[in-house]
Amino acid sequence: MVIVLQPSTFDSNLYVNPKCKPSPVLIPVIDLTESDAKTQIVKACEEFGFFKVINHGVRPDLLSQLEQEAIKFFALPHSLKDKASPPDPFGYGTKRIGPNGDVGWLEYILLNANLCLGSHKTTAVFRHTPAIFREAVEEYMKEMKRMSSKVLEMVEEELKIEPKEKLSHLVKVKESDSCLRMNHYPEKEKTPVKKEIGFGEHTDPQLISLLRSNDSEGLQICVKDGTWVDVTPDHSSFFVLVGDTLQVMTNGRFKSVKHRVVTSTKRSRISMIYFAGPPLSEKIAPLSCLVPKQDDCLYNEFTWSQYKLSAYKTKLGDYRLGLFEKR
Ligand code: GA4
Repeated sequence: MVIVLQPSTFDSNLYVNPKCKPSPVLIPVIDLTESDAKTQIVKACEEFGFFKVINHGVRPDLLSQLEQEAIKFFALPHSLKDKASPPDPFGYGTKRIGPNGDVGWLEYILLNANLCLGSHKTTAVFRHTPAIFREAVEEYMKEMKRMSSKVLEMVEEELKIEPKEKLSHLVKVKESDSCLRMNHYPEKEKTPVKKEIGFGEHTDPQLISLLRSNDSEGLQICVKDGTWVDVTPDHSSFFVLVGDTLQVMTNGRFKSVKHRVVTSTKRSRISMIYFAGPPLSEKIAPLSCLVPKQDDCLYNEFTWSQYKLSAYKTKLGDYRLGLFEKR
């Protein structure tokens, strides 16, 4: 099943491209090697909960290799891919997203960042693919761990967060509950191509997400005034998204960004998103160094495991933080 969007729900006049003028929304592009990167990151997290990263240090050949291997996986016959299905939550999935009736125009693989902790479905993903696929996934996950810690370290420095590494250690430790999603939005056969929902609007529950895609468009983010804007794809860069957990820890100073994917191109879209999450037992609450007065805390404390459990009871587009807000 697919959901057809009415043209009025799309605002295709707003095209996000920092190099293309006039452009009403400028997505920050942050060079991680620049000295003021940390200041720019914090500004972007406050304004959009979203930014693009260049000079990230991930080998371009690792990116293309992983993409090629993912394409080969998705090209396998359904009879083989189905051995890793349905995702529980890890494994191979098609159209269904999560356990509560959401659907999208895609197929995907969801993997635990600690591959050895994945379910037997994870093993099934790699059963009919060359060893090089699993090796590329492992190396990519290490790189994503490094990049997510680096971005959070920069946030810590800029916001003078105490105790040191309060945020970054959450995604660095081996108990971190992070995962990797590889999405394949198949190309459209019919012309004219209709805009359909590839992946419905939602925010990510974790701390931050790192997204990379091929050069097919489709990603949109929702900006402060509620407008949806297209994000110009860039296969060599990463997009960073603030998740619900970072919104809570910054007491709402950073907002988790609502995003979605619409499929409108003839070309298939491949995207990879690393969701950097804290350990399951970690207590999540606004950081006291950012909220000196307890009365100003907007959220009640919860563990990441509690938040995940409650997220899996929601529909994709639900506002999940509502349950944990102080009234
Ligand atoms: C959204 C972000 C990640 O893709 C994800 C998704 C997860 C899933 O696909 O299993 C969820 C969704 C996501 C949030 C609400 C629940 C759980 C589908 C869904 C309806 C892997 C995640 O961590 O949360």
